[in-house]
Amino acid sequence: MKRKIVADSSSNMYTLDGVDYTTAALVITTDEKEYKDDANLDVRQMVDDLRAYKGRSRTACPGVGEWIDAFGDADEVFCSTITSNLSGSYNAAMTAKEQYEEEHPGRKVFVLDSYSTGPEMKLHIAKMKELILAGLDYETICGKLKEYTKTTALQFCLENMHNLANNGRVNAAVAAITGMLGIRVIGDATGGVLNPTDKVRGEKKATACLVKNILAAGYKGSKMFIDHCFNEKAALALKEALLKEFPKADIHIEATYGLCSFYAEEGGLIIGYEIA
Ligand code: X90
Repeated sequence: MKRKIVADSSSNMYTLDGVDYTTAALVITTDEKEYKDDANLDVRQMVDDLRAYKGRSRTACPGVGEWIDAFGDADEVFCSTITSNLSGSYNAAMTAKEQYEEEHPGRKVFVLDSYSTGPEMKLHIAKMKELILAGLDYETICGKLKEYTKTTALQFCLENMHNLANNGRVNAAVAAITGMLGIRVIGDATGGVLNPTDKVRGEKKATACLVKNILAAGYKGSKMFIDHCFNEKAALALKEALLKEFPKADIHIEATYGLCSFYAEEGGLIIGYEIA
């Protein structure tokens, strides 16, 4: 029996060892160019292009066909999508599931709405892998995944929210605060949307605020992914600060890929962590 994990590319992860894994690509477009969020994307180039570009830009989620292609010929598929409250990715995956299951009786697709993105999806995907490798049956895996999502959370810290505001994903007044001298907007993914909670000036205050929020949410040193958009310095500062609280904390610093780099923008941090 073939089992496969499929995520949309907002997972910031194009490959995964030890299990069959693939991504369904989101696409970023300007009036001049199209950037497909897959392993061929030069994220540095895209971010530089976008900084110089003055026109309109937007994103599109993978369509039903792309999800079905990604399922391949697997008997059981476990999907992770960006929050259904900000993207059509989840709905497309659900339609793909219906078609796939109808065309191939006996095959099953489970679609997990992350109500989040990037690094929090990485946690969900790591759990999928763990449960698959443990050899558990489909229903048990689905149940455990739904439980697991209650024990993960997200924080973001953004220096720029133009692309989020221009694409209607965040309140324009909140977005206008960024872009002012050194101001960062910090928040979480409550309700599966961007929920801004703090605005701070400078990296030191940003780090302190993130630590405060992450501890308040219940982080105790377990698994965390800090995905940054060309801001390893801030990611390291956050990791250092958290290691002072939890010397053995399991913290991984990685990069945002296409979709998350477009919306988090240069300097942005997205943090996914376990709270239990
Ligand atoms: O379908 C599409 O075109 C994709 C739209 C995605 C819109 C929002 C992406 C946000 C990515 C920003 C910081 C993390 C916030 C997480 C809130 C759930 C990154």
